[in-house]
Amino acid sequence: MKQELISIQRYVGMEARKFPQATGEFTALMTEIVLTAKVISSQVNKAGLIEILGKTGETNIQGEEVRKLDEYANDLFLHILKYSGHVCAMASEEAEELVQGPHYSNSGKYVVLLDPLDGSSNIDANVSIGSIFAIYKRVSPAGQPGELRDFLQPGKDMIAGGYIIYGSSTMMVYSTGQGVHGFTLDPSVGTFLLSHPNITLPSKCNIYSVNEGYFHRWHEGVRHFVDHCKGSGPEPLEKPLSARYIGSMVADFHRNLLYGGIFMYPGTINAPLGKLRLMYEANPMAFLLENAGGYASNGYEPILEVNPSELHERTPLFMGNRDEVLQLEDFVKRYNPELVESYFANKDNGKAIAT
Ligand code: P6P
Repeated sequence: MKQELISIQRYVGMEARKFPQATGEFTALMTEIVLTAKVISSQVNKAGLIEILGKTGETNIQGEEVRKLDEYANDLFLHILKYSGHVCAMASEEAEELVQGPHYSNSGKYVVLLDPLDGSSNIDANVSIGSIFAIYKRVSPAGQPGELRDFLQPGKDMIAGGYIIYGSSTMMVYSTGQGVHGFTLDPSVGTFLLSHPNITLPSKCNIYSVNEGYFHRWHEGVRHFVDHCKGSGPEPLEKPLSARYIGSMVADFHRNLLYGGIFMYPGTINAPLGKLRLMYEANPMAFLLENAGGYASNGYEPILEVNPSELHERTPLFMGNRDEVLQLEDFVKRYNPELVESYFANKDNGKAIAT
């Protein structure tokens, strides 16, 4: 028989058995996320065929146009998790406030943060998109609704992080801190099967991913680093990297995780904190990367060390091969020392001015 067929449910259970104190609640929660992923995958794959494309005419709290698949994915995740009994509250890019469950969910041990369908502006162009999740243990007393403090935890305290990528195949990639593992959905049997055990970032950085349309809005250190990646500017790389940027973070991340690369979404002069969200975009990806041998930074310090101040706060994001991300931090230090100084001077009040 060829490689043993291990379903994601079995794998999560195998991992849990390494912890005698495990109650099975986390395994049950992951099973709910897997179910949601399967349903969304079936809808995304049909999106071109059924009236689910197009816009709802509404905008989300980010002021972005909500597309029907966005709304569908958000509603499904929240509905399934809300009634699972394991989650005392949820947060979503599509919801301004925390989402509470029914009374019995107050006993839930976990909170979940979601970007239900990231990259949705690419849906109509059939570009790969993804769902991102982060799971934390609640810090508020059990038996009452989840609170904001359950969510505003640094990424380093995450229990599990992962994403589902809806592409040429649907894959789920997650980590609980015991390595990064990838599972591919076999639609014929409706099961995610272990296809990429113990994913580690290739030692060589081959790719740089950034939207260079913003080049002239970046601070000097970032501009010189991106030029460096292209083999130009004051400190040109001898062998330039390949440029790859889809504009769908989960897809860009997944490719760079498998091939080696650095993904960047810097702040700009008029948007110093950039576009991406700390809690449910940067942190889960940073958690995965650090478990795969990579590193994620906001240009000044590890993303996972940042103490969040708001649920939907944005952050500049540089993530991928450790040496290249550390080099970016060095460029910022040398070309924009004033930014580094103001960041750490303001760090405690959470009002840092970022690259
Ligand atoms: P830009 C998609 O809208 C998204 O949130 C990420 O998935 C992606 O990396 C980024 O925005 C693309 O933004 O400004 O380059 O179009």
